[in-house]
Amino acid sequence: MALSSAVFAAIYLAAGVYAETVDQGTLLYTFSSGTDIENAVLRPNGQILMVSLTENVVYNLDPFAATPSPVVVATMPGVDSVQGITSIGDDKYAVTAGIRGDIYINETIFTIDLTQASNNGTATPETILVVPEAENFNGLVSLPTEPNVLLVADSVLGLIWRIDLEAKTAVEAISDDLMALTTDSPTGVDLGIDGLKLYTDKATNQLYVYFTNVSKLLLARVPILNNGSAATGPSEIVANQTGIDNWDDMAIAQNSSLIFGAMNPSYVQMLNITSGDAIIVANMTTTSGPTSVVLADDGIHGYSFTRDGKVYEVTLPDYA
Ligand SMILES: *[C@@H]1O[C@H](CO)[C@@H](O)[C@H](O)[C@H]1NC(C)=O
Ligand SMILES: *[C@@H]1O[C@H](CO)[C@@H](O)[C@H](O)[C@H]1NC(C)=O
Ligand SMILES: *[C@@H]1O[C@H](CO)[C@@H](O)[C@H](O)[C@H]1NC(C)=O
Ligand SMILES: *[C@@H]1O[C@H](CO)[C@@H](O)[C@H](O)[C@H]1NC(C)=O
Ligand SMILES: *[C@@H]1O[C@H](CO)[C@@H](O)[C@H](O)[C@H]1NC(C)=O
Ligand SMILES: *[C@@H]1O[C@H](CO)[C@@H](O)[C@H](O)[C@H]1NC(C)=O
Ligand SMILES: *[C@@H]1O[C@H](CO)[C@@H](O)[C@H](O)[C@H]1NC(C)=O
Ligand SMILES: CC(=O)N[C@H]1CO[C@H](CO)[C@@H](O)[C@@H]1O
Repeated sequence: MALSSAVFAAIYLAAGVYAETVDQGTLLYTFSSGTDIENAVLRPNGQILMVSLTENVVYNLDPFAATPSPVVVATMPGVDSVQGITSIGDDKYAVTAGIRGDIYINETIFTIDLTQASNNGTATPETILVVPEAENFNGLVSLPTEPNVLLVADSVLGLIWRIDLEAKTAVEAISDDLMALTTDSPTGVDLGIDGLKLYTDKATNQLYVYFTNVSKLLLARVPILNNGSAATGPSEIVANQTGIDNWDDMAIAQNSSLIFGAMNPSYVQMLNITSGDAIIVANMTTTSGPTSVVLADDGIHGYSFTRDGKVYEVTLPDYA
């Protein structure tokens, strides 16, 4: 092929044509057991922590090992499903988990501190609080200026919880029609707000929550206070999907203002926040559904996780 990638991108944008050259990802690991990997986070040492909707554990995976193989590093008591994990400090994490169902019960926030792991590498989770009113914890972030404050999407209630790990409180902080689920979605999935990540517009210093809505097939954003306690304006749609393809969760590269979305049925879509352009940058043809993307922080690689238990390394456009 003599065409440059820029020409391919232009063809794709003009005609919706799939560029055969997009990365197909390198399969690092496949779970054999129907494990549904929902969310993941990068550790300071470059390894990955992953959580599964089908188990009550946190797995560690070393992507640089000759044969990467997951190891359980924490087991959450009283739950059967782990929905989210995010960094809250140096190798410390908040984890959301509950008892799985169309409506989850006993939605719980735990913390784990891997600097305090025992000799066998496992850490004992600390239970912070149970939120009986929560119905489906999903996307999870901690605030840049207050890492002990979490924002958690609730896909059934269609809102964002603000959870203070020190005060041990949970408050319904932000809600909007774009977060609500619709029960007549072409996707057939009754989930509203799903993935959620933060982005600061450097020009205005405004903090935004970017979020996906599965049933409404959209990516949207809402400006919020730095302490996460309220929106400062209405939500707006950033991108609509067509057909039944839809975003699950995403990674945002703050430096380059690029979003890398885990997109059903099989690909990673890059959205340029500055231009609004969206292109497909990886297509993992052997999966039945990406759920999340984590950046390797080397400016070029990422990892994509799937609901059929696969972990891929993908090569992305320069996001440094
Ligand atoms: C991804 O690859 C599959 C299998 O080759 C193909 O059918 C599909 O159209 C591709 N998806 C996109 C969005 O290009
Ligand atoms: C939910 O948590 C409550 C309080 O800890 C407990 O009594 C109950 O058994 C839990 N429900 C399930 C289904 O485990
Ligand atoms: C790891 O060590 C902890 C603390 O000593 C212990 O409670 C746990 O059972 C051990 N786990 C395994 C898998 O050996
Ligand atoms: C968040 O900041 C706003 C504006 O400064 C303030 O009014 C509000 O009380 C703060 N919320 C919390 C929970 O501290
Ligand atoms: C998304 O679709 C809605 C209609 O449902 C439309 O009002 C809006 O302009 C679209 N936004 C973008 C960014 O395409
Ligand atoms: C994103 O869009 C901006 C503005 O059009 C452009 O300068 C930049 O190069 C784009 N980034 C990428 C990775 O395409
Ligand atoms: C973002 O930019 C900072 C400052 O230039 C740099 O230290 C950091 O490595 C960059 N992040 C990534 C993911 O490349
Ligand atoms: C804003 C909004 O809800 N836009 C569309 C999202 O998708 C649903 C289902 O296709 C449409 O009904 C909405 O108009």
